Amino acid sequence: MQAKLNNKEIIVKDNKDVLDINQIKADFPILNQPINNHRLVYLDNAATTQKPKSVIDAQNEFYLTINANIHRGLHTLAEKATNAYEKTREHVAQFIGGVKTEEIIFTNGTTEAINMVAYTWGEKNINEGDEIVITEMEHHANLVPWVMLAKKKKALLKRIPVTPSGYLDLSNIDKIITSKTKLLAVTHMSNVLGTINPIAELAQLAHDKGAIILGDGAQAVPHLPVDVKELGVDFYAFSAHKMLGPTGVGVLYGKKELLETMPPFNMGGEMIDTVTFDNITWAELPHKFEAGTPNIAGVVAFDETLHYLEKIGMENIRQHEITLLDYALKQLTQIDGLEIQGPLEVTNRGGAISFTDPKIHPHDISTFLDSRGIAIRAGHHCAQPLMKILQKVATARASLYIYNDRNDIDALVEALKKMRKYFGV
Ligand code: C6P
Repeated sequence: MQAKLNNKEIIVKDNKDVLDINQIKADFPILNQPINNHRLVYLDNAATTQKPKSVIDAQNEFYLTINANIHRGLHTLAEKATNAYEKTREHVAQFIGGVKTEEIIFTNGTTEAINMVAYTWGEKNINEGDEIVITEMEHHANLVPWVMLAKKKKALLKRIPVTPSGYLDLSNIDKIITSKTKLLAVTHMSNVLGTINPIAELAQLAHDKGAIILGDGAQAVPHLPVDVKELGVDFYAFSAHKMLGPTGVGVLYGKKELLETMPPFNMGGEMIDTVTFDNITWAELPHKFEAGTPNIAGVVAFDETLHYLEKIGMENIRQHEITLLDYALKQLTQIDGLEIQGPLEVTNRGGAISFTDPKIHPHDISTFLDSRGIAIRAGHHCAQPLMKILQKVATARASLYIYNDRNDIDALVEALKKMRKYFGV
């Protein structure tokens, strides 16, 4: 089977895995512990991923040998810390397609990155009567800031609907993205449906109308090769903790010409050039947007995270997930009554698999699976409007990553079958 994804051919290989999962699993010490007397089967990767030992070591090593504040001190450790922090910025710039280093702003996560755009670019550029376009499948991080901004500015918030099979419905897009549209804010991959959205096509549509586009890459960057220049996005946000990295580290990519015109987000140390009691001038990019002391150790360890992912190869990671997703969907769709949300075509989706059972509440599904060592997430997944559209109060969600294999899927499927017997359905 072949399909196009971000202009790259993806081949669905039958049965063969491109990764040596046993070798990968060995890099993740946490996976060795039993949970509730069972082997841990970690399928909550869309919430956060586990960390390889090399990333944990890199963070420890920072505290053991380098720890100092950055961009301030002139002593040896301060210089080493600054260099290590800035090395990660260069690495991130290369990792997402070779952008300028000053276009990479470190934040504490995707949520903060999107809020940064809403509170700076949005405050400056959205006016009464303007239109902001989002989609019905947005995570609250890419929804709440725009709802609030639209209310404050008396702008109109419009949304691209989702089809019953979990795709964006672009049939009326000319009526949704218009000459009044200032911003299109859209998730690259849905954390509920798994859908991979056609960001490059949407970017073209937005730009044709004079609007800009923000991509929420929280679920995409960990799982796909992402090139922001190929996608044509103006802003793009993602989190390190969903891609084997530390918590408390996120990235906002923004085109230099936009970042330069934006006011700062947080005010304080290190984001200024000159300060008097009457007047302040801002630091150069990217420092204008990085007030205060950031998560230095986390950012430094994020460099090792990127090395780890590159060693495996993002194309291979995508290929592995397609193969495993194919295996999982084939089995899950065989279980009586189980309803899978989102596209069933593996080449158009990622490994977040939301499902429901008509007779068993998702929280009970999660609790039952946990008793067998299987970690999934149940709830609204921070996408309440989408849940309403799906007519569900919640879903159970199993989400895959590089250390998952067929044994994990078999364990999930077997436990779900046992669960149905246990609950007498
Ligand atoms: N989704 C999930 O279980 P933060 O928390 O800032 O790192 O990421 C927020 C975020 C933004 N966009 C998307 C598409 C996301 O999936 C998330 C985080 C987790 O689905 C936690 S709610």
